[in-house]
Amino acid sequence: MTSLSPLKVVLASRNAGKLREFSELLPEMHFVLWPPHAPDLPETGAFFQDNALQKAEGARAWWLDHGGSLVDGVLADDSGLCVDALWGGPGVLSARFAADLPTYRDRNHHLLAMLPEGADRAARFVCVLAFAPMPGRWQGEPFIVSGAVEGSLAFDHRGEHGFGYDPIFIPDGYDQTFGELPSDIKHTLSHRARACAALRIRLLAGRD
Ligand code: ITT
Repeated sequence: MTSLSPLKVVLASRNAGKLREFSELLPEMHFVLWPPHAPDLPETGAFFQDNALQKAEGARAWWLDHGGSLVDGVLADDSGLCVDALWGGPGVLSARFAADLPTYRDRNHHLLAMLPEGADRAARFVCVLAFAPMPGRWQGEPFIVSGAVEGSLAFDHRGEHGFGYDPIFIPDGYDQTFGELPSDIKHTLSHRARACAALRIRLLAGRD
């Protein structure tokens, strides 16, 4: 089996930036969006892995009771930016960091201002994906795959591509931020692209 088509998967996320990236990174998958009337999915774990599994399993349980259509599984993403000088933060709390500020531009400036002058600017984006198969449609237990990209923090918010922390993250080997680089470059090296590549391999192996 060389294709994931026509795998039908519920994408357990309300993050519009992630949704756009998944449809570009896994174009052969048919994604069913998490319905507006469905509950928010708790993410109370201490690690990306815990939260990705919690979201995938929570969404699968809800879908089994309330979902309208037959799907092969549920996919959830827990991800974030880990900054060495902030002891790995905001990390698993990336979505909640400075959430009282109105825009990501404000939140990015706030994060950059937390770094002392001369601080180590090393950082990485991490993405953990959890896939929960639907009973009767796909065999096996829920599993996780992950990806990361190393880089450093810019000195200012730069560029309008991408979402979230992209305008302050410079991947190693580049001078531009993910906010300045076009999405096709981000998709060759990002944390989510790497996790999606691992997911594809794992799903193809399970299809034989
Ligand atoms: P869902 O749980 O509904 O998927 P969320 O935004 O709450 O959406 P997370 O808990 O995984 O998702 O938080 C991840 C945060 O990390 C996200 O809100 C962004 O701020 C940031 N992030 C993750 N991947 C990113 C990327 O590729 N580019 C920029 N920021 C990213």
